[in-house]
Amino acid sequence: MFQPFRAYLEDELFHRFDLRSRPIPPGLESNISDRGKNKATIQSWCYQCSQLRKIRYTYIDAGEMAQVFNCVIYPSHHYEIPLLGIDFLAFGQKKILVVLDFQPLFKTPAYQNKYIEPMRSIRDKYNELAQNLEMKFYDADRYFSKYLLFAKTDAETVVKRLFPAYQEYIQLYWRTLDNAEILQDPEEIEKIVKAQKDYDQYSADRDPAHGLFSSYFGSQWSERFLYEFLFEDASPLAVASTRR
Ligand code: BLA
Repeated sequence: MFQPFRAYLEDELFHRFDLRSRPIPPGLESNISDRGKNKATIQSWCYQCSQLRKIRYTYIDAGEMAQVFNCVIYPSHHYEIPLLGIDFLAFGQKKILVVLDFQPLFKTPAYQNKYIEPMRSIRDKYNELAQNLEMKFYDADRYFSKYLLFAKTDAETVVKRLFPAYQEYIQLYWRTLDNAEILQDPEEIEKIVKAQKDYDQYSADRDPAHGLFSSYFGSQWSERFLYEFLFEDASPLAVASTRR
């Protein structure tokens, strides 16, 4: 269901940036589950370039049971711009959840005006994809913007509405990056390092996907995938293995 989204992103990345592979820890690049009816494959890709220090995306294909496309782009620490976050999930044709956002590092009005307000005109065109759903795992006020796309939707809307919205957000993200100031002040850079690291910790601690990964690939593999690849700058919680 989301393969065209992955292909679009990949094409954009390869044409716009001088990408180098960024290593994925051994054993985490892909996996195949054959647990009875839970047949699933997971595959991940990771790149870097001078402007973007970590570009990672993952596709889970469990046929009709589940299709997931998840991506985070972390800009270089010289840019204060938001992270690009994508989480598209389809569990059969019935349950489709899509989230797309420029994930802000800071909450000041100046930051908001500079990096989030430009999303507004796109967001307003795609009202049906911005449903103000309640968040159960995350705090909507941390690392999410007020113009995120967040919707429970159907396959037709994914093709007809989400795909064009996705392209517009990605194009805006490239413009944001093109226009971003390259920061040189070590103190400013240090603030960005910390904010991106906090994002990893926050996200790893709350990630709602652990159960999904565990059901297919086991909890040990899932824990490694979460802390060694997806959110590698996070430290595992002491209670991680017992928390769920
Ligand atoms: C929700 N994301 C979810 C859920 C799952 C995932 C299983 C719960 C769906 C449900 O309600 O049943 C899946 N999360 C993943 C996967 C990965 C992951 C597969 O990290 C990694 C491969 N999540 C993100 C990013 C964003 C994001 C980058 O990883 C930002 C756009 C958002 N996911 C997001 C939000 C929800 C969600 C806002 C709803 C959670 C809530 O209700 O609090």
